[in-house]
Parts: sequence; structure tokens; C-alpha cells
Amino acid sequence: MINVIGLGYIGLPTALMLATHGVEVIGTDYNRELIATLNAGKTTFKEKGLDELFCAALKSGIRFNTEYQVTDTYIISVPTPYDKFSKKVDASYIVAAVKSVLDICPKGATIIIESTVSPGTIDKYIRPVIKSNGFIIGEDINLVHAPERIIPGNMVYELLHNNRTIGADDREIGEKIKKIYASFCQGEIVVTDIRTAEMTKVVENTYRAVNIAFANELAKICRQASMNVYEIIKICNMHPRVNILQPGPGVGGHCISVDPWFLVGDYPSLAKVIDESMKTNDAMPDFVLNRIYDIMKKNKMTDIKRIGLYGLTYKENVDDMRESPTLQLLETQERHLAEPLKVYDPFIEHDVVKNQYHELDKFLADVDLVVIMVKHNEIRQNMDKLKGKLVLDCQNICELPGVYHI
Ligand code: SAJ
Repeated sequence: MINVIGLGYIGLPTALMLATHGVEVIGTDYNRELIATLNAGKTTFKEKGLDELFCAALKSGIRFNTEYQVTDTYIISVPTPYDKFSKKVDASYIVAAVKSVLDICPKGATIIIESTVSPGTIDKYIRPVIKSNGFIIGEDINLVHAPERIIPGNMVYELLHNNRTIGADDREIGEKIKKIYASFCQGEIVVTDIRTAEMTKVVENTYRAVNIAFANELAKICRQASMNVYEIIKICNMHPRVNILQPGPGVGGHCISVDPWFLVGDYPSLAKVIDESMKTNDAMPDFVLNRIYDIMKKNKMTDIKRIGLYGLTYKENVDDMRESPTLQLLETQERHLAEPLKVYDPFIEHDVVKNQYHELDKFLADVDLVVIMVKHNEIRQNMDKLKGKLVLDCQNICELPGVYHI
């Protein structure tokens, strides 16, 4: 039996996937409301294919509760926030989870940490906790780091098909845990040591952050040079060894906008490109705000009340708003002006900001300038409704004439 601890964006789909592939699973989370929702037969966030997977897992006998279970294998997928000032990882949730496991687990149990951690975290925070609780690592407790790699918006597919990394102190344990993941994972599973597994996960997200920053920097250069950045990137990407990502209104989510900071926090004098890249990405919401002011000026538009932001989530077709560029933009804008901009997002049903709408048509009726912050399928399918309006398209999806870009 596997006890999956932390049933958020990663823990829940992983638990469901294991349960539907012949593994006995109990999911544990200290959030009673979350457990009550799952036990009432409902999922806790929107994700393609998740509801179907959830139904199948319930049929396979998955159970959810708030108590840690006595078993021989634990998967820990709790949050790893970072301190915004020091840029260092906050390992307190993992440490607390490991301590709770140690309170009840039998000797010889394996603790698999799936949460993304800054390189060195397991040596620095987890091993000392295990040792100070009187356990000998490798004898009483086996330690594994199996960082997840699934992308929100396509999690179920990627759980099945992505390659994975398993970091373990002991090759034999690594191979044993590999078999568990191989119950559902059709990708290649590489077994390595724990520090390498920690580093690879953070490097993957850093690579993407730096590549997006490059695209964002190009967008700024092209804006100054009055050139089309999208056409330039498209042509460059026809080169066999060039693959530039897309500029956008900013980088959100809890991965790419966070993990690279771990390297900056731990290696401030070395991680220069990473540091500058993160600053470039973080400055994009302000860049968009200045574009809005430019467009208002150009069109002699004076009423801030007639401007609307389409999209509140950090990216398309998910309901996750963590580190969302729209929220960042609103924060700056509210500091500058008394009246906040209008906002609408089909994925956010409850009120989170002022002037928030819950129907596309009502939102569009009340604005003259629409800023496309997020490329949800809904807006792609309703482009004709933007006809006659000013549009600032930060995602390059609108083909109407006269559209503005970042
Ligand atoms: N973005 C751009 N331009 C692009 C691509 C993305 O501006 O060309 C923006 C998005 O709009 C979003 C942000 O970047 O705001 C991040 O989105 P994303 O889709 O690139 O990635 P995440 O954060 O949803 O998921 C990433 C993935 N990592 C990589 O692709 C290397 C995923 O595989 C990881 O599992 C996940 O982080 C994680 O949990 O660490």
C-alpha cells in the first residue's frame, strides 16, 4: 500500500494514477475540507481528464483521509514555497510531513519526495530530521526523490507518457521504486542519485524560464525597432538548431516563476543569466501596463473604466491563479490609479478581484479595450465578439485587423 501525502495539483493525480494501475493507495491531506470534497465524490481543481481518472480510481478502491497510514511506502507531494526575499526554499512542509511519517512508519519504510526542492534540500533539511529521530538512513528508512514533471493543462497525458527521474541513495531501492512508477508510466525512468534528481528538476524549469525571458526580451527589442517579434521567432525556429519560446504578459504558476530562484538564492554570484531572466519575466506585467497606457494615448482613450483584462489564471485552460501575471499587473495598476481595471476569466467562478465579471458578453459590453492576457479556448472560439473593439493581444492569437501586440 502507498500513502500519498499532500493531495494538491501533483499528489492527487499521482495517487489516482497509481490507484487505477493496480496499486493500493490511501491519499492523505491535513486539509479536512479537501478530504471532505474528495470523499463526496468531487475533484478539487479543474484539469483535462481528471474527473474521469478520479471516477476510475474510486472504483479501484482509493481512499482519502486526514491521517497518515502505517505502511511501507510514502509519497510526499506537499508544497515547497520560497522566501521572496532570500530566494531560498521553504522546506517546512516537507520536514513536517517527514516527521509525521517517522512517527508511525515501520522500520525499512521508503519515503519518496515528489515535491520540487532546491538542490541540496534533502541533505540539508531532510536527512538531519531523520537522523535526529533516531533512524539510520539506508537501514531503518530509505530515501528517494522522484520529482514530478507533468504540465498543468495536460497532466493526465503527461503522467502516462513523460520520462521520469528517480534519485535514490541505493540503486536497489531506486530500481524497486522505478517498478512502482512503471505501473503507469510508459516513458523512460532514469535511476540516479538524490542530488542529481534535485538538480535536474530545477534545471529543466530554469531552462524554460530563461528561454521565455529571451523571447520576452526580443519582444521588447522588436517593439522599440517596430518589428514583428512573432514573425522573427517563427522564421528563426525554422533553423534546425533554434527553438525560441513565445513572449507573453509574464510567467506565472508555481514552478517556472519559482524554481529558478532557488539557484539564484543559493549561487547568487554564479547564476547571473538566471537572475536577469527571472527579472525580465517578472517585469512583463509592467511592460503590458505601459502598452495599455500607450494604446489609450494613441486612441485618445481617457476612461480607464472601459479597459478589460481577459484571463486571471497563470495560463490557458487551468483554474490556477498562483503568481498570475494578471494579478501582478492589477497590483501595480492599483498602486497607480484609483479605479481598477475590469477582469473576466471563465475558469474563476468566485470573486477574487474588484470589477470581476462572470460572463463574457457582459464583460465585453462594458469595455472598449480588451487585453488578452490568457489564451483560454473560450476566447479563441469567440474572437468575432471582439470585432469593433481595441485589442491588445499578449498571446498572439487574434487575427482581427488593427490588433496591438506586446
Ligand atoms: N509561457 C510563456 N511563453 C511560453 C511558454 C510559457 O510566457 O512560450 C508562460 C505561461 O503562460 C505561464 C508560464 O510561462 O505563465 C509557465 O507555464 P508553462 O506552461 O511553461 O509551465 P508550467 O509552470 O505550467 O509547468 C512547468 C513545466 N516545466 C517544463 O516544461 C520544463 C512542467 O513540465 C513541470 O512539471 C512544472 O513546471 C512543474 O511542476 O515544475
